[in-house]
Amino acid sequence: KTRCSYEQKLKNAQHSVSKKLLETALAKQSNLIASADVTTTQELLELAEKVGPHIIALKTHIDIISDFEYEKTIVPLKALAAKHQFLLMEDRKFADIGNTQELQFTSGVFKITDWADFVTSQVIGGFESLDCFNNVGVVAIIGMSSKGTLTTNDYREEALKIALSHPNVIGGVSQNQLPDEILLFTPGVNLADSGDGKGQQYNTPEHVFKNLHTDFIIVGRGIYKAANAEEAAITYKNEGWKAYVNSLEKKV
Ligand code: UP6
Repeated sequence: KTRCSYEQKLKNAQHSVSKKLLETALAKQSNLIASADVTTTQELLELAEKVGPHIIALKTHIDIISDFEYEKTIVPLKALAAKHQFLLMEDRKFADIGNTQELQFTSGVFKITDWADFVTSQVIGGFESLDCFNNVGVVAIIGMSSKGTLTTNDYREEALKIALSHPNVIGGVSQNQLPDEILLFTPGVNLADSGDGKGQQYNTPEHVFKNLHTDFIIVGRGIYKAANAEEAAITYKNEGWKAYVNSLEKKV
């Protein structure tokens, strides 16, 4: 089966965040999401400034920032997102009952609801646990990239049913193909390494576009640990786009 193009997905997109992501991908000729797994505000903002022009979204784990302050961290980050035209993806991986997720999403120091364009969430809490995310897009965790993950075939099948039926869900994180109706986000992408010695398992951009028909690649250490983060982002952007174009032609 041939993969679905970004143009086709855009035509069928229902959610404003899906549309924005696909429009940005086409405009920038990029399917790259940089994972900013850095621990200070300065590193986060410097990385966003460098890689911003080349990515469609910056993925954060905002709770690893040691000196987080809404005014000093989020306000400038939002300005960089507007300047370089990328979205903010908070990789919170919510995993609780709806009421608790709602509190984690809206309260505390991070106030994710105020700035994230989309968030990741486990679907282990069931369909209604995702209701609170109705002002953002949700990327459901369907399958994980790490060795020994419990996201077995059966789990993924049930998780996918929730993802496909919930109006807040725009896509899934997975290491397997997903139906054309939702966007596929694939982490565990690295051109140099096959693992990190802590359970992470890596594939190349070529592999994930050809075999998984992924839509967007998520790259962390391949970019922010590189000697030149901007050059690395350009490399992953170009490799990702080339792999996407090739995957349009090849039948799997
Ligand atoms: N991530 C995975 N695998 C998953 C889900 N999420 O690696 O199944 C996230 C990690 C990290 C990023 O939390 O932020 O994607 C991958 O980073 P890396 O490229 O440095 O391994």
